[in-house]
Amino acid sequence: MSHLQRREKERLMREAGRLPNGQSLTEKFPVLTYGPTPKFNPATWDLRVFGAVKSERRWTWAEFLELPTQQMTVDIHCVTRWSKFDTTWEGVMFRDFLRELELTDEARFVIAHCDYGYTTNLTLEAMDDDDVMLATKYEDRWLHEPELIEHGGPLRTVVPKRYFWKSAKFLRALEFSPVDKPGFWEAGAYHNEGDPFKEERFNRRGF
Ligand SMILES: Nc1nc2c(c(=O)[nH]1)N[C@H]1C(S)=C(S)[C@@H](COP(=O)(O)O)O[C@H]1N2
Ligand SMILES: [Mo]
Repeated sequence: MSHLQRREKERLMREAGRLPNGQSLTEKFPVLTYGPTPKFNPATWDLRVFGAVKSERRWTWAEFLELPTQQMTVDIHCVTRWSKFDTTWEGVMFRDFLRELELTDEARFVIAHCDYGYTTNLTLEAMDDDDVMLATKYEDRWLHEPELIEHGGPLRTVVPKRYFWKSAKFLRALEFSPVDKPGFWEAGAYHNEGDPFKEERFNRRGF
């Protein structure tokens, strides 16, 4: 795509309400990870759910693959100012996953815990949306394949209505919490909500 073609597509996407202010279009798929990429071992990998649930749960990789999956095509927006349109993901819709659980009345926030300690927080309301996914595949290929693993294999959240730092790669646990727990970036300079269409990039400490 030439420079002019990109400018034209950006203009059209902005008019269509799909390109937030301060973003430009990328056709690449940049990798942004703080720290190393964990090794995936299907024999020892698990996903845990803990906190404000009636009983804590654990899925092995084989058990997780039994859950019903869907595909979705969404736009993603990184706070470092790139947006990528029409990315296709496959996995378990978070809403379907919630049906596997019994939350207590206190559950208000969802904290995603990843390998090597990365965390990110959202309200249960933001997570309980029809486009939030626990994704195992990108463009029909497993995220744990060597070419894709840096993008979060074997499992990541995809939260299209938030900046992409809220989409937790190498996901290993979901904590349901009565109180908010600012994550890795949110505890620093990044905004707690991170809505790209409101340009919620930084918090007060970040100015
Ligand atoms: N576990 C983990 N998840 C993470 C990150 C990280 O460093 N570790 N970086 C976040 C940031 S800042 C972005 S922009 C996206 C990048 O996803 P990508 O590498 O697939 O583009 O992942 C998010 N999820
Ligand atoms: Mo990011």
